[in-house]
Amino acid sequence: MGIVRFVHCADLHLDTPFRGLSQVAPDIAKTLSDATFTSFENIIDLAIDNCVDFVVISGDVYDSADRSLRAQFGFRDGLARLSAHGIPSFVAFGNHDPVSGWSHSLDWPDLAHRFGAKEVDVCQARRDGEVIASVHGISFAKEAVTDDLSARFEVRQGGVPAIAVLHANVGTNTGHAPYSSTTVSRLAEKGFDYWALGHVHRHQVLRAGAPAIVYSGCSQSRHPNETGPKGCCLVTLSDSGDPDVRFVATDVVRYRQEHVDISSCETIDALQRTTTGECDRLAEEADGRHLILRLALVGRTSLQRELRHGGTHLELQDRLRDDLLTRVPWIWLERLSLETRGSYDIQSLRAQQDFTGDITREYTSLLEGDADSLTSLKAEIEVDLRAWPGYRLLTQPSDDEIRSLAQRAMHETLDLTVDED
Ligand SMILES: [Mn+2]
Repeated sequence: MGIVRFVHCADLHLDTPFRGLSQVAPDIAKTLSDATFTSFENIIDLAIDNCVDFVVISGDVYDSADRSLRAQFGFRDGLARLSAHGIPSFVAFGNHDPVSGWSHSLDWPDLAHRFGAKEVDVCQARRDGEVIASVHGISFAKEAVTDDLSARFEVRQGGVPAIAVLHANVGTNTGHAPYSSTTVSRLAEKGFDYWALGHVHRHQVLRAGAPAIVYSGCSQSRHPNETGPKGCCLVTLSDSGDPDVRFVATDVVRYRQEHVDISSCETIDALQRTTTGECDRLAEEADGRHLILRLALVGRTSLQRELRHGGTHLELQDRLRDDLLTRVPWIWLERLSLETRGSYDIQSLRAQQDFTGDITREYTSLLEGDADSLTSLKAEIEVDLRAWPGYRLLTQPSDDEIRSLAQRAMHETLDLTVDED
């Protein structure tokens, strides 16, 4: 075979509503509402700039089976740009956009092929009239496809690379709905050169070669749990070795969830400097993209009581949020959570002859492995739990689990009782 080069993308989720954001500042609402479209345009630009032979799209083009007109225009216009540059596109639909969903009556470009749901279509990709690859694909007929659609794929023509385009859950525990479930070994024995998969939103190379089995991941994160870079794959197939699969980030807004250790901060101002410093570092890593951050403050801190006082922590969140929003590109501090602990001198608390001293002695003797206090604590927990109707369904916690809960309880209690002044 000669060299064949194509773009593989999936899970564009055009016109997604961006769930999971508790509040969104008006300034960023428009960027968010355009983000899936802009990322798709970035993919089209990448394909055109690299003069690829074709583009494959492996399902969940649309976020909803009721395709919005805006989403359909955006998608059609992108494929039309490819077509105008002589680049064919091959599109399969997935569980979010099965062919049974609502569609508007648009004119689709000649070079855009949309796979049907009845059988695996086999298309020929050409360059200068010569067939350079066969591209096979099938779409979901309805949302919940429980058959293994990969079983229907077969290579019918030798001599050119064969590419399979499919929306499917490969393997177990992918964190995604078990639609069109299959396995790497079943895909591997089918004789294809490359499986272009959609469905799992994290980019993953499940197998590097003979065949390559790849999830491109989604092109733009759409909620805080989809963290890190998102984009598409630029793939080159050649005679020499495994396919070259290059991930290219095309996202516009990136999500991160990070911890900030504030144990060295002695004032609220220092805390603010440390936190914004960390945000600026994350912004640099995002390489010119907007950022949506969930930050958790961690570490032992002398500011614990202050942070727990009244609405301090939420006021701090608002202050940081307003400051970060002025950055270009903007940073949206979506959530600032408090996972800090007080910085206590446990030995001196133990020596105190008061309520705090009693509590500290109780907890520390348990944590230091006093078998009697562990046994009596377990007996007390047992009495309470037995009164609960779900008792017989419980798995008994291990001694280590009880100690770890006790440690947490000790710190939460001390946060409430110790006066650090
Ligand atoms: Mn998806």
